[in-house]
Amino acid sequence: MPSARLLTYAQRAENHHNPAAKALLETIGRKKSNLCVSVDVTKQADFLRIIDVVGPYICLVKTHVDVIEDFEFSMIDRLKELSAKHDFLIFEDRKFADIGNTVALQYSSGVYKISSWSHITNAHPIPGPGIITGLSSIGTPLGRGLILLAEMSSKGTLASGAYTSQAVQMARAHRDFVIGFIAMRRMDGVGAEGLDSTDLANEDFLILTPGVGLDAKGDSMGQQYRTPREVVLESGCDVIIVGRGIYGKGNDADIQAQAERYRKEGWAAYEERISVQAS
Ligand code: S5P
Repeated sequence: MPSARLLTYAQRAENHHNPAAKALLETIGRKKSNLCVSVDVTKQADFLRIIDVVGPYICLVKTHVDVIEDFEFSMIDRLKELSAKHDFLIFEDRKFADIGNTVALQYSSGVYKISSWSHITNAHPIPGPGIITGLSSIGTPLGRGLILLAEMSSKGTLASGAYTSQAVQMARAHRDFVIGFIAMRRMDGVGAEGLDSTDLANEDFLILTPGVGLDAKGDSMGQQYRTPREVVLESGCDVIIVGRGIYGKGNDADIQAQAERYRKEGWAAYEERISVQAS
């Protein structure tokens, strides 16, 4: 099988067994959108309104449910309705980072019961493989997928070099549940020294990439932005994650226009990537 970078999203969907990864790739192909909008607002009403506006343009919505001040569980029912109405998946950006037993409780229980509604969640590899075992004990029976943070978009991140390689190695050992990475570039071949090349050829980790903006280079707290073209075409990433570049842009009409703008940019960069590879 050629590198995932050379394949269409639809072709890659056929090769995936994890239900969340398969559904995400199918959704991307169906909606012609590799855009994930991150809705980092603090009021339920704003959260749901923005998602309803951007819904037609996205494959995935990324949430930080713990920043909602007036949270009630009924908001999750509304979110699920919007997910069905607009055909997108849900990614709670929880960034788990504890021992397996603790993260299993944090994932399944408490106020948010994340595993009951979020198709995809993420974790820092810092605790070692036990974090995957813990989350998988909850998520695998529900058909969920896990993303490991192999790199970060922020200035001075410690997630680089050997740390990144070891994150990829941890993922390779749990390919049924770990479906990809938060990373700034493709992870093909990273940490793969001494591995069999036929096994690596079948590897297809999804690369979800934050730090995407068309109008700014960064913020005052270390965030760094690249364009969809840099991220998808030059670095070979699969999904662009955009927050303030979309929801921070004013009224609903502006937010809708920005969502369509990022969707188009992300999709054009993917189409160019595929055609460059094919020619
Ligand atoms: O390395 C990272 C990983 C993540 S998940 N850098 C990030 O910015 N994120 C998240 O992406 C971050 O928590 C925020 O929700 C989103 C980026 O938001 P923006 O407003 O800067 O686009």
